[in-house]
Amino acid sequence: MRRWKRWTAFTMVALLCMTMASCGKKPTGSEDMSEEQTEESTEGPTGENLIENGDFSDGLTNWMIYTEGGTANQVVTEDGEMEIQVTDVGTLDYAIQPYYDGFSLDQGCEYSYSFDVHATTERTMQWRLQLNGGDYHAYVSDLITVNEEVQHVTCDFVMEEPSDPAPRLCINMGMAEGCPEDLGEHSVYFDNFALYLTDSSGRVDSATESNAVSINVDQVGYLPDAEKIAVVRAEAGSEVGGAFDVVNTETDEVVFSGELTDPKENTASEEATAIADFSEVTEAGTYKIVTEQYGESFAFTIGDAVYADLTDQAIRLFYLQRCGEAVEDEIFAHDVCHSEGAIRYNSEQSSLVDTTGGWHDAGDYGRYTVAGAKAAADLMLTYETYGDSFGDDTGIPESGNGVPDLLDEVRYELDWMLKMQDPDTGGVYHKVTCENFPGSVMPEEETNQLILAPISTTATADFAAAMAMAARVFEGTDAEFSQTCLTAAELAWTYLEQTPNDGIGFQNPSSISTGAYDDKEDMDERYWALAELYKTTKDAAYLSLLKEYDVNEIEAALGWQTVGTYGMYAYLTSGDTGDYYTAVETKFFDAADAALAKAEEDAYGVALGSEDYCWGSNMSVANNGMLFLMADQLKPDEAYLAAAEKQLHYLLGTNTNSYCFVTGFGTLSPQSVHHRPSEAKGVAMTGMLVGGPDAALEDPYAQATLKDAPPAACYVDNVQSYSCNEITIYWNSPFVYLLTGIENE
Ligand code: 9MR
Ligand code: ZN
Repeated sequence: MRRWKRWTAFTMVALLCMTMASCGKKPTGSEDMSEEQTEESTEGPTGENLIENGDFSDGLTNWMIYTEGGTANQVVTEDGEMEIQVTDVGTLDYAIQPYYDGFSLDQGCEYSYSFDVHATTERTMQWRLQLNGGDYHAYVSDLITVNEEVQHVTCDFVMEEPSDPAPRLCINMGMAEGCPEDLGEHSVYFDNFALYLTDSSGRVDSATESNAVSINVDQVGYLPDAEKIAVVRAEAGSEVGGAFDVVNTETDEVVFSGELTDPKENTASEEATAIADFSEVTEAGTYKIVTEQYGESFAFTIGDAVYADLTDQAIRLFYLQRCGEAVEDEIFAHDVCHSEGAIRYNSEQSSLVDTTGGWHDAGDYGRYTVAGAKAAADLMLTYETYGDSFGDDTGIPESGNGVPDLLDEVRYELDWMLKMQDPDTGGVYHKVTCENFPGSVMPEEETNQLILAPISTTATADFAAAMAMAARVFEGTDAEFSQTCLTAAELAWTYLEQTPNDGIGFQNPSSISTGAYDDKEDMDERYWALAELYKTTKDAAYLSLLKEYDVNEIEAALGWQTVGTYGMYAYLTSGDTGDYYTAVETKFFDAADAALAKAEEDAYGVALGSEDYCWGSNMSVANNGMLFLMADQLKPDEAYLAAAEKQLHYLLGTNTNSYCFVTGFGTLSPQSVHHRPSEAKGVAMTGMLVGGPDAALEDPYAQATLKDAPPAACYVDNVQSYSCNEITIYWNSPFVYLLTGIENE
């Protein structure tokens, strides 16, 4: 902070704008400003400044900068001002955007916003208090002209839109309207950001009421012979008990009555719980659980086909995520996208690379090899294990071609992955994306240059594993393609043999801000590649390389970052026997049994401890379901099957959030999903598993709304919460495996 200047700006210009929109409508330039103010009249409002460290007395704490095509440095000067040293304004108005998150704006309240600014050059820029997600529209903003004189910008406004617990304060310092084309290097200085709540008498109580209920069930339903458990909860420390009824919602008839059992304090959700076991109800129908003390559950169905539509939609998601071809759908149809050639990052080779095809990764349109390999592998494993249940008539372009549609869908990804391999070295590019994430647009509207990020050993090893798997899976339907996949896998392995782990792994080049899928450890990926290569080829050379690894050093998981369990499963199903088999088997079942113990410990039956609610925790749940089914494949055991089912029930509503985490299914399901096509169309695409609770609160919205929530309850259905409410292909893929497994077992 430049204390001596606090309320004595050389020129004080006040913008008095009493509605949100009007600040933004003010013409540029001080000559148009409504009123000159004197020092006396700018007594700051009292109360708490909602902008912490708005005077930079604590350096750049809370202050960040976003760049997209522009170049700038953000520093605090000796005078205590934030200096933005601009070297290139770029082409977009937000090409350079210093910002601050961590305040809220409440509907109906009046605020006074102000800051001081001066610059070494006269230029325009736009300050904004905006929605931090979706279309990023401004609640209040203005285009201002700055120059060497210190200007005190103020704006009084009323928040007229619904309350926003996590807006963003930012300044668009890129090529703003009115900026001269030849704006050279310059600096802009900011100080004394202040936001005061000046009148709360008009506050509109828009606190979102919770839709959660106290009796949670699988909102999609149960197979007739399945174990059926509802979880009843109350405040921590209370005793949960009493009677419950199962009521047929069509006839209102009580079909079953029971007593709540197993009262306990549930750690991860920090609540008291008990169990309503209604497994005895097997007759097809729609029901709800009713109690006197805890209200009612959402409705659910019992029947043979309860998961059929869900499975179809969860698989169709992959079709709707297709990149590079026109997709047909009543709502989410899109044109050919991302079909221009990609440049290679930092490469002397200037020719463009064809990278068309594959699935968009997630809510963004990037295509990432490690993520794609996991998703493709899950679907191929689903096919290898439960292949008979897949038809050729699901309405994708390849339907009717004599090949099960699930394989056609995987092939769409594999064809793209093959393009990601450098034919000369066998190394595989880590990803192909633009420099930054786009706005809430349909995919064909993201038209910036595609860039192939550097080759990585994790991408190359995951690629080798998935291609070796594909060589096996496609052998029966397309021998030539199978051979192509095997050749690609072996070439990738050659690259890996010549490229030891560098201990750093892939890191985003500084100009690229899309997903990193960073991973320093590639031993588990190499292990998986070798296991699949051996399982497919039965080549003793791969087996002996595999056996050089002490399996106890391989981390077990079915994630995108840790893939050891895929390798163990491939090896355990390869036909080899002996001591090494025993060691791998022990390691595999240790992991499965550790997960089983967690599932048995948790009231909701989910195999997560308090420490496991991380970004994409729903993937961990689906992965654990898959792990239990794999364990049952290797050593049939009812306990694994029951635990697998519980993972599914958790995802479909038996959880502390009362959410069925799949869009379009159940009574309470995510609506405001961080998924660009859904945002662009204003409706959530159906059949997507969202990320779920993330106790690390990894986005500003989650930080603003979930700071006191127990780990399992760190979930919010809001488009701004990308760490809770995004979707990905590799979250849907283990979910497809789990669903298919439950339907088939
Ligand atoms: O799923 C990924 C999660 O495990 C990481 O913690 C997170 C941050 O690195 O990234 C997630 O992956 C995102 C990817 O980087 C870009 N596309 C969207 C993915 C889901 O949020
Ligand atoms: Zn695309």
